[in-house]
Amino acid sequence: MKNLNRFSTIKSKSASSSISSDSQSASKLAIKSEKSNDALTQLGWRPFFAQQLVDEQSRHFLPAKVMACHRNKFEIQTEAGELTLAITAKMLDITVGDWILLNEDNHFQQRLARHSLFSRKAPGSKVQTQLIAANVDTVFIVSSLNKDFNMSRIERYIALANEADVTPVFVLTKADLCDDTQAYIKQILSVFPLAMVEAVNALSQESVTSLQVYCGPNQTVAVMGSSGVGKSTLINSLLEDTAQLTSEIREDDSKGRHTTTGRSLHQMPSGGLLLDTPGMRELQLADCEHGVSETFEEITLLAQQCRFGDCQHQSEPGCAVQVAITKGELEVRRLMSYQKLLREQALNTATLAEKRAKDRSQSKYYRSVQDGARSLKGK
Ligand SMILES: Nc1nc2c(ncn2[C@@H]2O[C@H](COP(=O)(O)OP(=O)(O)OP(=O)(O)O)[C@@H](O)[C@H]2O)c(=O)[nH]1
Ligand SMILES: [Mg+2]
Ligand SMILES: [Zn+2]
Repeated sequence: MKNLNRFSTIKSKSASSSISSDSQSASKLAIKSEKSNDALTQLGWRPFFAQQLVDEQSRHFLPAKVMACHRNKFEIQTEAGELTLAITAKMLDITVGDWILLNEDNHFQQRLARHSLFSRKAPGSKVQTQLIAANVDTVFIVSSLNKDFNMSRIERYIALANEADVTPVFVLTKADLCDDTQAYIKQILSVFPLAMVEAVNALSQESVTSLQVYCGPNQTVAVMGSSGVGKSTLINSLLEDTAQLTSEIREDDSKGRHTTTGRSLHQMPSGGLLLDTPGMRELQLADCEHGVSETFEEITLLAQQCRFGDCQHQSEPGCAVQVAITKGELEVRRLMSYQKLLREQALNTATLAEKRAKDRSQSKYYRSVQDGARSLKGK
């Protein structure tokens, strides 16, 4: 890791704002600080973050982008270079893509608010929310154009993207092996009429140029989809093989399987950042009611017309959802997918809430025991 002298940049910033008698050196400094801003902009820095530096003190802190997340350290990037930061107790809610502020000793000060956040229920039997990535602009939902194509699986990813406030783009791979690409595109558009859909051969750099419009400077793109659909192939083509993907950090999960825990951002030749999210094979939704409702908007609209407010859309009289199914205006598959995701997220949300409440009452109990012991000592 390079640890460049960050103070040269900070000094140049304050020097360029003061009046200098040496106009030549002042203009040099101005150029330097412009370049530094460019470096931050490339990493996704924008007014939304700059506006959070409200007080005098935070304006002197150094913004840093979390580029990679490992088990006990972050790799971060500042306008001056790369650094490694050991994860401390104060940094447990930080994830890849976050912007943080460092003081003059490169110590963590605070995390800036995010414009988007991906999270899920941790895989396996762990009762925990897992942050996947922050400040992503676009997510490529990757599916292959073959018999593995599955709308219900796609809807799960769309719900996650909607909840995270990230724009989804449908990327259909293996177009080179498919005779009727249009049939799949039609299927997507029949459910999501305004969707952005791109069919590609992920093996071909030329074919994936259609995706570059989403990958420009200041943009961060994540890639998600089931195993074997071509995510790694697509990532390699988008990176034009210029960056070697970092080796994944693996650890055993409770089921004895291998789960990837490393996540990292890679700079694309087109200027944007690409998020590599291995270990996304098990995607359980939690705290995702809004995302699910948005994904199945036509059903939530129909449900408002059902006779009963708590209609389950099964065999209740006056059910507008069932009427739409009978008329052929709504697929039964869509309703089942909606109900499945809604149930799943409700169950996980309740389990997580219960765990949080338990943790809170436990720590309250420990505090009261500690307080009791202290007051006894004082006697
Ligand atoms: N012909 C063709 N083959 C592809 C395409 N995309 C991926 N493949 C092949 O499909 C296989 C799986 O691709 P990967 O990129 O490893 O899939 P992945 O989504 O990363 O899979 P996991 O890492 O298991 O999640 C590989 O053999 C690729 O060469 C494509 O667009 N066209
Ligand atoms: Mg892969
Ligand atoms: Zn109903």
